[in-house]
Amino acid sequence: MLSGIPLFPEQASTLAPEVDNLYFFVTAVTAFFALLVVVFVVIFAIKYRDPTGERVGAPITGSIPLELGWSIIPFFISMVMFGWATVVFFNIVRAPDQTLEIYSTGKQWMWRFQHIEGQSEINELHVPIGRPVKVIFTSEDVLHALYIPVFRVKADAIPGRYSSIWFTPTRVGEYHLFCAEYCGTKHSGMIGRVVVMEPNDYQAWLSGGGGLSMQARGEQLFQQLGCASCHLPDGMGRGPSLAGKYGAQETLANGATANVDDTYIRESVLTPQMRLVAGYQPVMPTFQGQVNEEGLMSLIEYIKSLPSTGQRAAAQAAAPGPAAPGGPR
Ligand code: HEC
Ligand SMILES: [Cu+2]
Repeated sequence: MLSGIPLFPEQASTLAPEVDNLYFFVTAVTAFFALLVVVFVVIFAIKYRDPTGERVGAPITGSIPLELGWSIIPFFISMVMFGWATVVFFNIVRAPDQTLEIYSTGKQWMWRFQHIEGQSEINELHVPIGRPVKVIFTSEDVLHALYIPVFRVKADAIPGRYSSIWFTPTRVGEYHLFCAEYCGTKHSGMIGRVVVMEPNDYQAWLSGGGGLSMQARGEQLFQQLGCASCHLPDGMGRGPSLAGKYGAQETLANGATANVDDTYIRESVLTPQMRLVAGYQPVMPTFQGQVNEEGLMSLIEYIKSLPSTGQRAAAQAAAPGPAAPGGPR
């Protein structure tokens, strides 16, 4: 539909038509009223022109119906825009439950993408068609923004925080990927490409080299950094058991609660004293400087993979067979 208009990037995700339709609606409404005003200005200028300069206009005393009309009609039109935009906004920010997760870090001046299975790539992102993909990312230095125009997604990469974008590619091909936040002298060169592949090609690409999976690398770090010595799976160590913690609610020493998500785990490792878990001593050392962004992401991926003993038993009961992969060993 848009291929004839070079102003618009292709639509290559399920979100793209949603964003464009809203955009066209808002543009059409604004253009309609702008034209209406211009047309009447011209018509009245001609109709009521006064070459003598002596006519005096009738005094205007106001009209309740008119005032109500031009307040209420625009109100409803803007509520339609608001409601519609809210739906689109939620679709953009809320990823579906089952996504293919890919981690990424931005730094001056490149994007690095890390697939869970182990493959990593720089300024290139390979994704399968027809499957929701979630890219979770942060920045190692300054603000960046990950922007993929054909998918109509963009989000800031903020040092010390995780952002994410999600999309379901609908078209095989190669597309641009940009940094959309001025980040230094070579910002304009911080570009790359997204390669959307057929699922089989994607699987083949994934298995071509890559090394350890993020989970395995996270487990290695968990041992090397000594996390394992305090965080025993049975909870008998100096720190709480992390099994099944991901996604749970934690009660903190100050009485507040916190969701155990990516950011929470990241902060637990870098600034453990900031949010103490209720019932534990503040003995966890900071690992600032000992683990980089990718290491943190691997640790998170490992902790995510630890099912609680209860969940594990339930999973085994539901599907008899080998133990759930990635369980506490
Ligand atoms: C010296 C023992 C010790 C070591 C080593 C240690 N921790 Fe901890 N950890 C604790 C204690 C005690 C707590 C609870 C108090 C707190 O929040 O700091 C904790 C809390 C946590 C939490 C929050 C858990 C929850 O239930 O909310 C996470 C996540 C965590 N640690 C991860 C790690 C990781 C990853 C490492 C290794 C990089 C690590 N810890 C190393 C002792 C340790
Ligand atoms: Cu930039």
